[in-house]
Amino acid sequence: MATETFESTSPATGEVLGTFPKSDAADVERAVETARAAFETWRLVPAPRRGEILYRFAQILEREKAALTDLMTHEMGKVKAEAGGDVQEAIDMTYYMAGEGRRLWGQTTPSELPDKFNMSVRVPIGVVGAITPWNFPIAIPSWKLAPALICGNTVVLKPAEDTPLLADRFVELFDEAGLPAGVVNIVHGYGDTAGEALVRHPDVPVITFTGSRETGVAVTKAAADRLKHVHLELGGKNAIIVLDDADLDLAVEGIVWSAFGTSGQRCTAASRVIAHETIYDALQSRLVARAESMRLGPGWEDDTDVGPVINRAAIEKIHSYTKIGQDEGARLLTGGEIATEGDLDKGFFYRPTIFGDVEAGMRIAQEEIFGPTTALIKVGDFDEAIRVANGIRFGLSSSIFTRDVNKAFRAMRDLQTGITYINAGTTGAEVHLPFGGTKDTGNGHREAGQTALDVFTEWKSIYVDYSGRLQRAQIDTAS
Ligand code: UN1
Repeated sequence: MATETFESTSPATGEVLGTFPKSDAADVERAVETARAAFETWRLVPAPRRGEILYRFAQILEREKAALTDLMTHEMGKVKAEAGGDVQEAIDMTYYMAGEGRRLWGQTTPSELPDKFNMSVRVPIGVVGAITPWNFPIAIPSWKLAPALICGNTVVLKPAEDTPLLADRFVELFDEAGLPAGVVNIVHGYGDTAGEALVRHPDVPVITFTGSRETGVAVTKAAADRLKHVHLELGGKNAIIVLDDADLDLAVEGIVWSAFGTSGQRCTAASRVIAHETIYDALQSRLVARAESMRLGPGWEDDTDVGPVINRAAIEKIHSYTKIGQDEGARLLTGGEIATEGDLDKGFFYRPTIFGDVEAGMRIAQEEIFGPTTALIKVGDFDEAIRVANGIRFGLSSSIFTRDVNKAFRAMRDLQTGITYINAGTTGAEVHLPFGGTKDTGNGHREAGQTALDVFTEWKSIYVDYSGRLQRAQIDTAS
């Protein structure tokens, strides 16, 4: 049993919210053993019955929405409306996956031989190791657990060390929904202990991880010896393109929401704005005015626009990029500092930050900052905009503001991202569509939507011969 502990503190005030075990390899061992034993019965529960438990869980989440939302504003820091959206995303995902209990479709297809029946079915894989981030502390665990469970797997969840209390509350609610004991298990603590033990455990054949690119590479390497299934959802450096015919008011709304919502701490945040030269100045001045009017404060206060960032390391990293941008020759238009007025000095508040005159190759235009910082890049035409948008190692989300339907369709075809928005910002994914990205954003998988089922099942092809004689495929076919 872990003897060491760590504290969860509010990023807005430093208040201690709880103490949690730093789970070690022995704790992970116990959790995996429990999940492995539970798998033998859970996989045999009919999927529609599993779905009924998920329906009840979704109803309980609805009942608990206000409490979880309030807790999230304290433990993670995002503002109330967004915290409510986070919980709602989990409710939506759970209902959606509950419905899968009566689908989980496979295929039937004719046999090449007479009196023979062919079909393929999805089968659960076993114990899923789910490693989740702090930025969507309820939504992302639900994206992983709801599909894993409906498919018949059991789970060991290792939530981020910044949001353990929310993860505990989330997991506790499964009991009330009637989920059998041992189907969902939780371990706490850090990546190099609990996380690594989970990723390396021989009885955990599936790892689903959302987090940084660097950790994603480490997870892949650690899982390689056992040829595990690894699902990764990693970084982004998402761009909004604003063309000369765009509705500028709408574009400003979309950019502000995507760049500064969740204090820029979304994988889908708009950290680049690629603007046509004819509207660049107008867009820049409106964005700066909007950024300067935003009120920083604790997420639970009604008039807060921008909450804190998650912790000290995050604010230091974000601030270091302000220095990097200035050293590279970009123009700091607004922000670029830690806010300390009033009670803000008790937490980690960073002013909405906009750089102008950014060159596409600068580090502030290439590297994920994960904070309320965005970079304005001027371009001469549509083709250059697409080139700049794609000139990046990541490929999660992208957006274009234009009224030209031809350009919109070309952008839909040519933007190299897993998600593209037309006349909306880069955030706002809905649970029933695939979520994930190209290039270094992942390894080709998608979560959410029907595609999530592929992460948590194996396909089995079944041939039923009712001819009563030996029929040899590829050999007896021609006769
Ligand atoms: C994330 O930042 O990892 O589309 C998830 C969005 C949210 C999910 C973001 N629905 O921004």
